[in-house]
Amino acid sequence: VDLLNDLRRALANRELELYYQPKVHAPSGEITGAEALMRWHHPTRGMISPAVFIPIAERFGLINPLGNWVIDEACRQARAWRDEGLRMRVAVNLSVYQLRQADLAERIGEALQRYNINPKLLTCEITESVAMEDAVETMKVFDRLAQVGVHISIDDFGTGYSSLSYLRKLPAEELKIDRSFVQDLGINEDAERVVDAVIKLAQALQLKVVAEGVETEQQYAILRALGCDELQGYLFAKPMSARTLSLWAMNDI
Ligand code: G
Ligand code: G
Ligand code: MN
Ligand code: NA
Repeated sequence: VDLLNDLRRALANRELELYYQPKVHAPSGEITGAEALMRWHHPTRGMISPAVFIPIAERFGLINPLGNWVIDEACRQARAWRDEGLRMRVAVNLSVYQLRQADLAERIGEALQRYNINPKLLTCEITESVAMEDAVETMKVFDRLAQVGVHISIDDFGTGYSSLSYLRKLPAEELKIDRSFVQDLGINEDAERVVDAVIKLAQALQLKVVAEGVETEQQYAILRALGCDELQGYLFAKPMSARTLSLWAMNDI
């Protein structure tokens, strides 16, 4: 495909950018951090969604170079924000192929050192389905990441098949409730009971719980009442460029 050849050149041509979507503290609405989300500015086709190009990158062996760039760029940006006086955590998404990269934890540690970032300020988001796959190997990778000191977030929670005994042993700090559950809040009573149960589970496991895809005031009110710690979604902000986020966050304070 054309897109594949274009993607091969995208990094060198500086066509990739990280957008950032704020995470906010549920009780106060204050920004606590941001999730980095890749954007591809294609020279002729315009903006291409990662939902389109990440599967291509994964299939054709390009995800590791892209993922390594994301790690470096997110750390560089975290440094820049700290230098501006913005205290924020930064989260990156890791693909299953990155977890299989033998030197992943080392690379992340090097990027943190390069920009002199406290490892606790970087969160690695790993989807529940990936985290539960190949439990023995995955646990080793999580342990290595934990040794580096980064935080681990179980992303899209509720869409995979978690073993609770395994989840309990994973060295994770955060659980993100999948947006499909959030969407049904206020519409479907089951959704509220499920989200309530997930929040209680997270609390029992001493995990911070984040809801993603919050779009309405009603969803916000329900999530706050249920004790969700942090929220992310279009109600607060869409993913935006790093510069726009600085302005947004400064205004917020
Ligand atoms: O923001 P958005 O609609 O564009 O993201 C679409 C999907 O692409 C989401 O599932 C998101 O997790 C994924 N994604 C975005 N950026 C990255 C990235 O840097 N690495 C990986 N592995 N996935 C990403
Ligand atoms: O899969 P992951 O959760 O990493 O990716 C986040 C995805 O969700 C991105 O595609 C991002 O653009 C999208 N997103 C973020 N907030 C909202 C929201 O409030 N509503 C919807 N529909 N999508 C959202
Ligand atoms: Mn994510
Ligand atoms: Na998610």
